[in-house]
Amino acid sequence: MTQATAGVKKPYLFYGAEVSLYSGKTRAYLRYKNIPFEERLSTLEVYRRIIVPNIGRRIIPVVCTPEGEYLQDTTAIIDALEPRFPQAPVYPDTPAQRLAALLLEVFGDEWLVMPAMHYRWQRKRQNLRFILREFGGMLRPQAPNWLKPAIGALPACVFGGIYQKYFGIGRPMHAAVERAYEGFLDEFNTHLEHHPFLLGSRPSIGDFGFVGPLYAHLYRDPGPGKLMRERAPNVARWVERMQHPEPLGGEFLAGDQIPATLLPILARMFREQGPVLRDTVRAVAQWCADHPDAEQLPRVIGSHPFQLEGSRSIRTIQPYAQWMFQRPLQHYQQLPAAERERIDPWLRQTGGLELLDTPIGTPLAFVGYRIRPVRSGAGDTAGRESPAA
Ligand SMILES: N[C@@H](CCC(=O)N[C@@H](CS)C(=O)NCC(=O)O)C(=O)O
Repeated sequence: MTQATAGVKKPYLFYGAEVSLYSGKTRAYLRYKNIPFEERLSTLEVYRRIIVPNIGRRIIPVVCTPEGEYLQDTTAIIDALEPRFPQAPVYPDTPAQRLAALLLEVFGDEWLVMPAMHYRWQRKRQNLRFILREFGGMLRPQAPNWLKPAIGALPACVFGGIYQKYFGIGRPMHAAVERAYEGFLDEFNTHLEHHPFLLGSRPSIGDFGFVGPLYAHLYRDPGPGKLMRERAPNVARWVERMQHPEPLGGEFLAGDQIPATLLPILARMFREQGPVLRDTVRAVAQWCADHPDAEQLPRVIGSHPFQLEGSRSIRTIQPYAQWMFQRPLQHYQQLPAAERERIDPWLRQTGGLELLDTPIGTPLAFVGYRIRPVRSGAGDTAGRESPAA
């Protein structure tokens, strides 16, 4: 009997869909950790009967534990499951690798989502028919095939309609998004010539962050899927490995090593996403000072300028991104000076040293499926380290 089956009678229920970005992250994790689970499609009925009553909004993925506890948010799901399934932790326990893994999760979750949305909705000729059918099949799997595209049209309008403004990647930014993504693909493809995953032969939390955008949209949608397979075949093979992993297999590189081939990807993150993250931390502190009684933050608290590949635009400020960014920040800032001295050279080399010293004005916690401010004296759960610490 494996650790995953010992003592667990009922399986975990995983509500999600192949077409959904964050479902791909959770599914890959559940499979790698050999967690007994059943996948349930997030149909209209499931949203109405299960997701909205338990989570309070229409969002996937959702995991229901055998004890009947509902978990939402991929990072919260993983953090809840790691202590229950401690074999082959996805959080490295050495300082530098742990930092890199936490940073790259933020890059995957909160930055690669941009090319994912862009290529899904801007390659309509190759993708649209497929996507409409997929959305329709998710919401009403019993509907006849000819009707599915019509059923999928409404969510397609919602998702395909709002993201350009949300991320600030309308038409003037299209070329920049594509240049940045192609550059990333080349860098990751080169890395994968040397290592099966980001930090060795075991996937880390960073790999799970990457596989969300890189599976459902950028591998599986026909247009970007072709681009990935042709331009970055190692990345396509890595997606396949992530989706069908050897459960609990592999090791992180010995000696807390950060492979040299990861440095260009970290440099890209610090260059592109770093200023947005830093400004989000500033804006969150300001918003909380202006709303001293607020118990939770809205999804968006205004907008701010950003740059990508030399092009400028305006995107929404998303407090959730601060919550994700706090994880590597707090890990780094709590390290003993001697450890930081060991890590600082590669941070300096990749342009991330200053970013990692960002003070967190108002820490945020993720409680009750909502992002909430942790005001001084309120008992800090935001500083909670990931469970594999
Ligand atoms: N940060 C969340 C993001 C989840 C998310 O955005 N899910 C998408 C589908 S991939 C969704 O349901 N979006 C609807 C919404 O956000 O209102 C997580 O990690 O679970």
